[in-house]
Amino acid sequence: MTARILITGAAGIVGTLMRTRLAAPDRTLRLLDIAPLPAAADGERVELVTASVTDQAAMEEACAGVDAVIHLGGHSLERPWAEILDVNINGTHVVLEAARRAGVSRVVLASSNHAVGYYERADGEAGDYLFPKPDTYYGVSKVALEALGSLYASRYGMDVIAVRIGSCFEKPRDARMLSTWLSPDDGARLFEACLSAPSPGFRVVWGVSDNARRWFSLSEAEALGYESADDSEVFAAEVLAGGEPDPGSPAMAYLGGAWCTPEFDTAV
Ligand code: 15L
Repeated sequence: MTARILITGAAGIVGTLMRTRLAAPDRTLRLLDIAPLPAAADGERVELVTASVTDQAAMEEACAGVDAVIHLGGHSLERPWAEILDVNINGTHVVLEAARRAGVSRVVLASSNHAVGYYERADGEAGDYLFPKPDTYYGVSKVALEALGSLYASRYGMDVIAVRIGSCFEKPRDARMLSTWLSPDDGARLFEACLSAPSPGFRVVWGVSDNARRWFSLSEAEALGYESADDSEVFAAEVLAGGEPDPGSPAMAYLGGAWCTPEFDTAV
């Protein structure tokens, strides 16, 4: 059991979903965000830190004494390049460097399907370690995050696992998410596997539930010990009340869905 874990971006959607699910009696979660975090509940073993992932000194302090870092911090949607560069790319470097300096040997990084969003669905199930094909600046930042993780694993012998998360929400929100959904409970199972797998070195795994309509491989995640227990199909009738989706629509044709359409072009 990993005793003390730093979670960056803990006030975000995934961070909030993981806060209760990664809690354990013999574990302390150090939750970090620039946004306000709900106060500790009675008996909840958490430490709350207000800091930016771009602040090297604050991140080193936050890494002191932890056994592992789960780095979820950063913009979770497309933004102008300068913001992506600062928060997502530089922020990931700051976090990895802080972990290294603090002697934290295991870091789990939140990557995304958008690192490979421009692959077409017609190419079949998306395998592990797909070569990058980002669909946005955000996707580029996740490619950079994976590259930085690889560098820190190779150069400093750290264990770094990048999770290409599909869509981690309470429930799938649209037809595409029936394929890309990572249930919150499966997300916690996957993070636990990433925290406990013996000497994984550098890995890139898909973060997805075993959905009947799944687009992404489970192989590398399962090799770490992950076992999905959920399937989005239980929500299919509700999600598809308006009918089955057009497989040729951009939302269904690319792994990254609508992120591959002109609406997501924020080039400035
Ligand atoms: C992501 O990486 C985003 O952070 C999230 O907001 C979702 O849009 C998700 O991907 C997705 O592709 O569904």
